[in-house]
Amino acid sequence: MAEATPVVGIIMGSESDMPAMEPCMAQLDAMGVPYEVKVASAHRKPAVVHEWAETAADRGIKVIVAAAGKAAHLGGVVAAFTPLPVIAVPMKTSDLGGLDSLLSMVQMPSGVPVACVAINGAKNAAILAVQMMGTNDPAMLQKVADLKAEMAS
Ligand code: RP5
Repeated sequence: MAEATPVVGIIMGSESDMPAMEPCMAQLDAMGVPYEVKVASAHRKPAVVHEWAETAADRGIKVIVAAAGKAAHLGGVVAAFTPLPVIAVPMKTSDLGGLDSLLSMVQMPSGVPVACVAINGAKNAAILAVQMMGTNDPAMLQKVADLKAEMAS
């Protein structure tokens, strides 16, 4: 059977972000939402990030989740190259506890919004991505309704 086309594009700045981002993948798995994962830094691999972001919509991606730490410009750079909504996940850091990542991600200039969840808020990024898709996809909205019902039981 063919794999479902990914609708969430997850990008992170480093392999070192992977453990903190596992809850995002786990939540999407639990909700039955297909996703793709890319590791590329806005600073170390700018051309790769550019190409990935610019082609995301054509690949069928609906929402992007971008995780990075320290001077965390990845979400903003991705948002510069795609019309898709971008959810940033600030990574907890050893020096400044992730406040550095958080402030880098939320202080976007006017005209280029990036949504931002809590420091290491990978699970919420997944849920928010499904909620965004749910605004014009009843099946996606039902997944969130099911999750809420499960939490309340
Ligand atoms: C950022 O710098 C990454 O997103 C990561 O959170 C942080 C440290 O990266 P490594 O030095 O561990 O590759 O680009």
